[in-house]
Amino acid sequence: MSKMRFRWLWVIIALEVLAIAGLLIWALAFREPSQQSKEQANAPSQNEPAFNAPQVELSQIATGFTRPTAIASMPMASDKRLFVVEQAGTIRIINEDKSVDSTPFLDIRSKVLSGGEMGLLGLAFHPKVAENNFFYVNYTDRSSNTVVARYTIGSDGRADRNSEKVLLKIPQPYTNHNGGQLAFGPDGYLYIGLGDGGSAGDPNNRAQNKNDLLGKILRINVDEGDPYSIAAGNPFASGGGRGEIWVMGLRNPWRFSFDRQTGDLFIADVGQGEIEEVNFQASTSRGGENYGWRCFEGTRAYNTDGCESENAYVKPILEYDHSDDRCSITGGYVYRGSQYPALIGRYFYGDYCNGQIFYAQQAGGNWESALAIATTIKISTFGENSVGELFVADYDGGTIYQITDTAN
Ligand SMILES: [Ca+2]
Repeated sequence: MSKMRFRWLWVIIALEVLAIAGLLIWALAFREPSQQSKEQANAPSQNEPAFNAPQVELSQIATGFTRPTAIASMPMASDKRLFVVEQAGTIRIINEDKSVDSTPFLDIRSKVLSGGEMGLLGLAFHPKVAENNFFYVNYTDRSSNTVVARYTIGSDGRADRNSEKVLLKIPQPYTNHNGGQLAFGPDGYLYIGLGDGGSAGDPNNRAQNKNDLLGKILRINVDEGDPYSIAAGNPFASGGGRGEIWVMGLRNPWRFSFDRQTGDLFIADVGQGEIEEVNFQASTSRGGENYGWRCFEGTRAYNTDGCESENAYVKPILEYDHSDDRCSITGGYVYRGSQYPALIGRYFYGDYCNGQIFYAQQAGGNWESALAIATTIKISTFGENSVGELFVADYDGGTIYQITDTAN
């Protein structure tokens, strides 16, 4: 074929393409919208489903527990059991059908000093528990130390009570502010919440002391070292303070949690006498944040003796005062379940004393919080099951409830 015929072929193809494009533009610009597309225009977009305002209610799951302090679950989505920690030193299982096993999963009452803010306070399963059978507890021992220990699940599916391996034993100068939360982060490291040691006003200024583990959240690697190693990249991993420290300046971070979707960290810090607060750490953080206590209680100066300028401290995203008989914040979780779509993305937390449960959302860069439900329970802890449904414990009534939304 000659070059000339090739050129003509290309010209014809180009003209046809132009004609088709022109027809399409005309059709899109001048056609009457069809009935279907009119309906689509009026309907809410699929990315922003319209829900009724949530009607948050508590639905009883199981009762008969004695002073529940924590609720934990397995990392495997297929295992929807709840593990309820009782302060005196037992862990009991609620099965998916809501039945409660009569035999405890763990019983270490003989090791635990319980009462006030002491006792068995925290539980976290290893992310690979299905392979290694490891889980971790935080308790007050008979000499008032905080102990973080590993246990192994035996062949009968219950904890082997003789398998204890102590990771940390931290003397507590006073009986209160023991922290207690344990959680594995998205990085696979174990995070450990420790209060400032107690009394009032942090008399030994421990939360601001980089060489003291109290008043901090620690981050350790339980998969290397004996009994653990410092997590790579910790702020003082190569000096300047204790290598275990992840963040500091906390009074009593009784409950903290990771958003299971984003990896963001929410730290609820119990206040001294006036202000309860929630601190936020984005998943991109490299640690080292100083959340201010005892220089600041919430956003208010508390005792600035020896403190740096105000901008050295990270302010909370949320705070509330002690009106309406509020007294002590119990941090919860960002809802990431599937049963209640109108609750997705909301951070739940509550007050131990007056039973109010709040939920918070980020709106236009600010955090906005609202009352979700006013209850009469003593909110000691929230918990998630393995697929992100939320639960809450009544410390006095010994009951575990699921958080539900009856409006959607
Ligand atoms: Ca603070």
